[in-house]
Amino acid sequence: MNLSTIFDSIITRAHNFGGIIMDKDIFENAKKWVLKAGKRIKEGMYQPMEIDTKSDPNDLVTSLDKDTEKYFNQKIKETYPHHKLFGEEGFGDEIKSLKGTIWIVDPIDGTTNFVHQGRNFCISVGIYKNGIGEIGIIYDVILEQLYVAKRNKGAYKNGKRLKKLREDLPKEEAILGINHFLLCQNRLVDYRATQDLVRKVRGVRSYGSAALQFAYVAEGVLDGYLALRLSPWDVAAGMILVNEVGGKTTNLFGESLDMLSKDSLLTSNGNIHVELIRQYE
Ligand code: 2AM
Ligand code: CA
Repeated sequence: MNLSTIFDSIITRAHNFGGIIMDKDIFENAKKWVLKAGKRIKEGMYQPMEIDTKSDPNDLVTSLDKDTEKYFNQKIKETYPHHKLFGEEGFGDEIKSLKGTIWIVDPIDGTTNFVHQGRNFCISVGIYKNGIGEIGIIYDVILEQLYVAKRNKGAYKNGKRLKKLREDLPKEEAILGINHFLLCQNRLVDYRATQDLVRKVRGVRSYGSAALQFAYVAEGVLDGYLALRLSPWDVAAGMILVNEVGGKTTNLFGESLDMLSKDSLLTSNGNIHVELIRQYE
C-alpha cells in the first residue's frame, strides 16, 4: 500500500466515523424536537386557535399546524443549515429535487381529527438523504406513542422493537385501513373494486390520519392501508417504519412512489400487497 492509498483510507474512515456520529445526532435531535413539538401542541390545543380552510372546505389548518412547522424549520435551520425542510404548510424550502438531506414534515397529520376530536392525530417526520428514507418518526401526541425507525436498524414503538410482519396472511383475515374516498366514485381508481375488496376482507377501519395508519401497519394493528391521493409528507415517515418490519409501500398499481408529488397509496406486507394490487388491475 503506498502512502497516498493509506492517506485515502484514513480520510474515508474518518468520514464514515463522522457520518455515524452525525446520523445518531440527527436521529436524537429529530426525536427530541418531535417530543417537544408534541408538548407544545398539547399545551396549545385547549387555548383559542385560528382555524382556516385550504384546498376545500373540509381541508382544515390551524395556527398550531403552522406554529409547529415553523418550530421544526427554526430548529433544523439553526442546527443543520445545509438541510432542507419540505413541509405541508409551506414554511420550509421549495423542494424540486430530492438531492441532499430533506426533512419531510407533516406538523399535524389528521388535522380534522385534531379540530373535531382532540385525538387521533400525530406529528410525522421523515428524513431522506438523496431520496433514500433514513429516519422515520411518528408521534401520537395524545396517547404519547412514539414510533421510530432507522433504515436497516428496525422500527420501535416507545422503545420496544416491532416484529416482522406476517408474510402469509390471507386477505380474508386482514383488517385494512381504507380512506373512504376509495369507496366513492372517483377519477383515479374503480370504486367498485374497493367495494368488492371490503366485502372480502375481515374488516376495514378509517382513522383519518395517514401517518398513524402507517404506524398501525408497522405495528401489525392493521394489515394494510389504502388511500386515493396522499402527499409526500403523509407518507414519508411511515414508509420507513413499514420497510423496517418487512412491509412494502407502492401506489395502488404497484409502482413506487415519487416523494415529490401526490399519488395513491398501498402499504402492507408481501402476500397481501400482491393480492390487493390485483384488485385494481
Ligand atoms: P392532514 O390531516 O395532514 O391534511 C385523512 O384521510 C388523511 O388524508 C390525513 O392524513 C390527511 O392529512 C390526508 N389528506 C391529504 N389531503 C387531504 C385533504 N384535501 N383533505 C383532508 N385530508 C387530506
Ligand atoms: Ca397536516
